[in-house]
Amino acid sequence: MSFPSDFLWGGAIAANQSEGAYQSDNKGLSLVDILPSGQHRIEALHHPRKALNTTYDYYPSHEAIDFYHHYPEDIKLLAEMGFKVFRTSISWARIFPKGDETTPNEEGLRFYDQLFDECLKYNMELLITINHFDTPLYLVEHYGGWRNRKLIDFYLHYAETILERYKHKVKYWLTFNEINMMLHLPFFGGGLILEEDEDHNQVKYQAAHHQLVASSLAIQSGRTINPDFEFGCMLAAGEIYPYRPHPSDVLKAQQENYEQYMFIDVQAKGVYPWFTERLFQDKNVQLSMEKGDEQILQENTVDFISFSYYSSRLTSADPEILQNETHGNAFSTLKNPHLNASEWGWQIDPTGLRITMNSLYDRYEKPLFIVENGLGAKDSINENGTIEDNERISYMRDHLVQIEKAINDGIPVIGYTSWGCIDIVSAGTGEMKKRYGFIYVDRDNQGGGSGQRIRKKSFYWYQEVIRSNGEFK
Ligand code: BGP
Repeated sequence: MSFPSDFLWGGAIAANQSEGAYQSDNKGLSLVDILPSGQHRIEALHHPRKALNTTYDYYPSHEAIDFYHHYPEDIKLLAEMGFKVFRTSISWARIFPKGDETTPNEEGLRFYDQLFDECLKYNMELLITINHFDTPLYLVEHYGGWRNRKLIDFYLHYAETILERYKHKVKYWLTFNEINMMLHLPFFGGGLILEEDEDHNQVKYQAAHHQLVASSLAIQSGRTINPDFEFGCMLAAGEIYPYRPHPSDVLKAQQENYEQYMFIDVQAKGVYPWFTERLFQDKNVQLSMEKGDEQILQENTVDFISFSYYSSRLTSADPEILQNETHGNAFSTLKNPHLNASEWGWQIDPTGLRITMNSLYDRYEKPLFIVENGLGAKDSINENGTIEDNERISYMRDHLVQIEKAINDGIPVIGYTSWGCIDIVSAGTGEMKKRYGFIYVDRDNQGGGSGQRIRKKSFYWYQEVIRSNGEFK
């Protein structure tokens, strides 16, 4: 046995990291549009109030790779690799520029019609994220983001609009990108600006509850719009290991794993898991639910479990050991002495992908869809004009080997969409220099570069992988 014959090979991007054209055709601003790039980025994500009141250089994110105008050429290249599926997101602020309007922006809707038609021309399935870190800025400034229950109605109206519009074009839908990001980067995840004098856990979990209800309502509507739709949840995954075999570390790792699954438990099983009451007590959270919420969650669970996987993590119950945690990105972790790391310190652990898949399948028994995975690296063009991204190839090869093993173990896997299949702006740094693509885009952080697309070595490698349905790796 190997990869199933209908395995969906492909790649993924997100609207806000690729499209550019950040104000074209009536698009409103989204929260990402006010974030700087480079060293101030993570700081701004943690202190969004400051970002709102500061003017930065917005290169390269406002222009990104100008996918908005280059998509025919880009999709053609993805088709040349043999893509069976393409994942991107719809920009909420292109459809509803402020977020709370009743009438959608026809020009925004038309753009996605054209983009999707282009993909369908090459027989690519579409996997669409309804909301990928880009809540309209107006909803952040005037409603407080997802802390406000009204966001459920705005999101639902947006979701119903696109589900209806693209019902004959899109089959696979993800309601929220990395829904657990609400706990780690709440501005990204939920447009939350947390005040110093408020209880952060209370606001974050309440906002997450609103997203969970919104997700279920969108699924409920979607199933009446087209019963063939397939809906997935989306988790920023990565098994958390104990630093030592000490039982206290093992227990801590287990509890942290459970906590990261909490939202997926709700989306896949329809109920808050057994440990939630105690967790909320410990964190002093009082979730406010409306009548009917529990039933909505219960009745509208997802069809498949999708997730991003870049790395495993490491934790300890010993505060002294924990002092050595790194906090560079969304997740903190201890350094695993058995693993190498990328230039950005993301630890590389292909076996961890298989472990994560085992955990997810064991917990939910629903098909898995790996919708993000890849190596962010600085690529350079050689004198002869080629890009030899050998590290990317071995990163992906090693991860595909583990996916194949998981499939052979008996886990149903729908597909694999590698992250940033064409170079895009990095979410964490807002820069172009952290690249994931099979296709190089000649753009730098200062807005320079021709925008030219160049096939990297990995392009030809992935083309062979797809052509042989994963035999060649
Ligand atoms: C995930 C996001 C993506 C993405 C990726 C890589 O968390 O869903 O939007 O960009 O991580 O992160 P980065 O771009 O920071 O390397």
